[in-house]
Amino acid sequence: MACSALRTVVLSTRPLLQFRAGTVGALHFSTTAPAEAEKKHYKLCIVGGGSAGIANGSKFGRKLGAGNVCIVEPSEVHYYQPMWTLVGGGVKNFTQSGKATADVMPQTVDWIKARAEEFSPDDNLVRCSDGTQITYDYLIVAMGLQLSFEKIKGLPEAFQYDGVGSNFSPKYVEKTFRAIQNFKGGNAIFTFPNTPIKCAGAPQKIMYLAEDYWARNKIRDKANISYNTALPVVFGVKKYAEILAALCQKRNLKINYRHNLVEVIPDKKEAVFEHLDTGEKVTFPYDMIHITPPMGPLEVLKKSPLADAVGWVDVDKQTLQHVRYPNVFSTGDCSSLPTSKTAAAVAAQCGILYNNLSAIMDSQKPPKKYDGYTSCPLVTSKGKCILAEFDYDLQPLETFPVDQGKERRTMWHLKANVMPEIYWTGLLKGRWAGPGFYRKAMRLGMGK
Ligand code: FAD
Ligand code: UQ1
Repeated sequence: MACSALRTVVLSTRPLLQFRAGTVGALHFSTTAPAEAEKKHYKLCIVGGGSAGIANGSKFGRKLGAGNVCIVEPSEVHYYQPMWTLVGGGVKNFTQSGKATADVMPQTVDWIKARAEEFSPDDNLVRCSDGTQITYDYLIVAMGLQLSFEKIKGLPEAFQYDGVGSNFSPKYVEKTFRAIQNFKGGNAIFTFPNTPIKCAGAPQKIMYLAEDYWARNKIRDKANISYNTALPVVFGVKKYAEILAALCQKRNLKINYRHNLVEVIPDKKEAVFEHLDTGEKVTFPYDMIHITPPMGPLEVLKKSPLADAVGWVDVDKQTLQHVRYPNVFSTGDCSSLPTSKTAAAVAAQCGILYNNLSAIMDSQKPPKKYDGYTSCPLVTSKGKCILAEFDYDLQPLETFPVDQGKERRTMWHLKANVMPEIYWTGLLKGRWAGPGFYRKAMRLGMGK
């Protein structure tokens, strides 16, 4: 499954062992540090080659030229994670969601194929798992976040059983659709944890796709479907929350608020939740369960001087510049930016970061302010989608001159067919900074 699919992705693309500068060290040395560490210096070091790292690498690689920018990224495969909602829902294949990292790495950037293991920002130094020590003039931290399935008792072992899946992991996303296909009736449970997560709409999108699949396959009336969320609301933005709560009621999808998954007992097919207001434990039998794991900052960042009190990279919410280290910026899921963590947010941040870091490089003040723009295409069935877009104040910031709170087929096409193209050929190439420009143009300068 995941492994063979992954192999297909890797084999079908450009050879991985290209001897471009930056890969050589990784190929010659194993994960144990060599006696004499290899030292490299870059004008700009980017740590993390996910959505944010590659997008910023493309922009700054073009600006600064070959040999001046590196990306530290251990993974051979780059995933378009937003597609996993549609993979779990049986609409797309897993192989469509990944490309070899070598194929998305900007040509002007040196790829250091290793993990960053230690940050010493007072010395402008990053130590890597292959022993490389990178010094830099400027640093962008774009390392994503940590999934912590193991914080739920019984996981990850329960994934060995049928009926248990998670769209959040490349290892388990295909299990979600198998569980949906094999479900013949009974209790179907979808969870949302008691932590910030990436794409806060994803835990319910898969419920809507599953319900739609069962309705099409004439087993809907045999299914008791519940959304057990640690939150007190179904979505953080009032406008969309009201619409989604009404939709759940209409489709008989039961929402259990303040219910946090603490244990899965797969041989009994039971899920144990803690009620976060009363502390009471409640056990629900399940026939299928989709799990959204607790998430948080990576350990390597938590222990670094770059971290805030929780472990996110401590940046100014408007400029994206580190609050203590002016030559350090952060973007995406690992940053402390208090907005919903999405690729759409990464895109909007990309334009801000480029302008602000460029200004810092020229000894100017950062000119641009990020408004917290983020977006969540809330797929409500196969063929329908509500396109939520909002800012730091949780106020809608919609691009199109229609009410985006309505379920629309056009928004489904945007999510399923247009966004992947925008991602691979726009965002990752440093040519997509979100829809802000178009939104303002359509509003002819009126409003936000
Ligand atoms: P990532 O893309 O996760 O990249 C982080 C990178 O850092 C990875 O490549 C990782 O290998 C690397 N890394 C980790 N540790 C180290 C280390 N020690 N050293 C060096 N590198 C390291 N967003 C949307 O906008 N719309 C959607 O519809 C949407 N749907 C989603 C559905 C699902 C199921 C999921 C899982 C996500 C979804 N997202 C969506 C969220 C989106 O994918 C993320 O917010 C986005 O990928 C964040 O980009 P990033 O670069 O911060 O992190
Ligand atoms: C977006 O910019 C983006 O980043 C590439 C996404 O990630 C895949 C999105 O899901 C969305 C919705 C946007 C916003 C784009 C438009 C056209 C509203």
